[in-house]
Amino acid sequence: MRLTTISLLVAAIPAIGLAACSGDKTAAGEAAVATPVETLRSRLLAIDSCSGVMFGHHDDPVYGYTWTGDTGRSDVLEVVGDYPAMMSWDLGAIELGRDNNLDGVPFDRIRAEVAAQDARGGFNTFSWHLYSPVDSSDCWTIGDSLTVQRILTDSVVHAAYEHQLDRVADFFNSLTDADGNKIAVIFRPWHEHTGGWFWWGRPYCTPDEYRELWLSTRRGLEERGVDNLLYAYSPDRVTSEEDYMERYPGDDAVDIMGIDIYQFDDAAGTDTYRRAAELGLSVVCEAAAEHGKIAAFTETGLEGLRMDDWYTTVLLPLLKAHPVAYVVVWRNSQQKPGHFYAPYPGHPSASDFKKFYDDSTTLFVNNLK
Ligand code: BMA
Repeated sequence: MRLTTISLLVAAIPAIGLAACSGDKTAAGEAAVATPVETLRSRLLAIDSCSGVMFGHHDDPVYGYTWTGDTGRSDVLEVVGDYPAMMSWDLGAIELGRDNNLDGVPFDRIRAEVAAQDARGGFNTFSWHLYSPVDSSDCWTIGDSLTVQRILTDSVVHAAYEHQLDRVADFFNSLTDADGNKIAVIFRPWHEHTGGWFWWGRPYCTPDEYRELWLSTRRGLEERGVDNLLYAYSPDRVTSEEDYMERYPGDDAVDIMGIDIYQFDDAAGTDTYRRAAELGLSVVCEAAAEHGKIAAFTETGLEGLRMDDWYTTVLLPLLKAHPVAYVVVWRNSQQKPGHFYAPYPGHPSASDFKKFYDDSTTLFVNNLK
């Protein structure tokens, strides 16, 4: 039913929009000759130009509110009968040579799930909560407020960072499908840099240092043969387009313009969140149109979902007003009680999430087939 609705909705827009909105992968036309990353870009651009928004969930198929490590499960799947269109992952701890990421997810499992999602016709995006190349402290510990500067100028720290990039590059280069072709994914490094909670945040480096950090990361990965990434820029909440662009690394270094904005304070925080998201998403959509980029709501959510109708009364209207290519909500953690963002079977907002799923605006993986 929804596919028909989506097809009708996009019937009036150019053929490429019709292709992605109706989920016809082959109708991306040039897919037969394009590289994986070019195909990824054209599919995302097509979705961005239609009124549908793909739903994404962090760590969706590897653990849920009451389970961990099972295969073939997903809280989202168990509530609506469909997987998210976008799977979100984190690389944190790969730079230390560990087998599991900072939240305990084995990288081998992530690799397999990326391939499974790709085979379904879905998408994958990666953030990187990396440990410091100065002293291996985690990204929230601001032990050294000059870490970014040291990565750029101190030869010992720079070498340590280069070693971190080796491991990241090995991982991205290892993402292949059943035919051995590389799988293209989104990489969203150095996120939420307008805040002060990560050591790469605004208080701890200049705009030029931030840009140079970004450029050297992209250059470093490319030098290591990583050619399967689209790079997403994702500040936390901003006050204006100028603010959003303050540390923008440049059109040659960014493919997706996104923003991370969460709702805090349960229902009492709704108005504040709506205002911040209205502003942030307007800025993102305008900037993406000006710069010819894909627009995305790279992270959002209400921790603990203590509003039974948050998805249809708060998030959905924002997505209808600002139809970005995709929206990602964060993980359903068991390690941190109450730290979940998608409903699970039996949660009071499960029926509301089903309505969100049934709405013609939202795209899940079956809509991409
Ligand atoms: C944060 C929290 C952390 C987690 C990190 C990376 O927002 O969920 O517990 O380690 O993301 O996934």
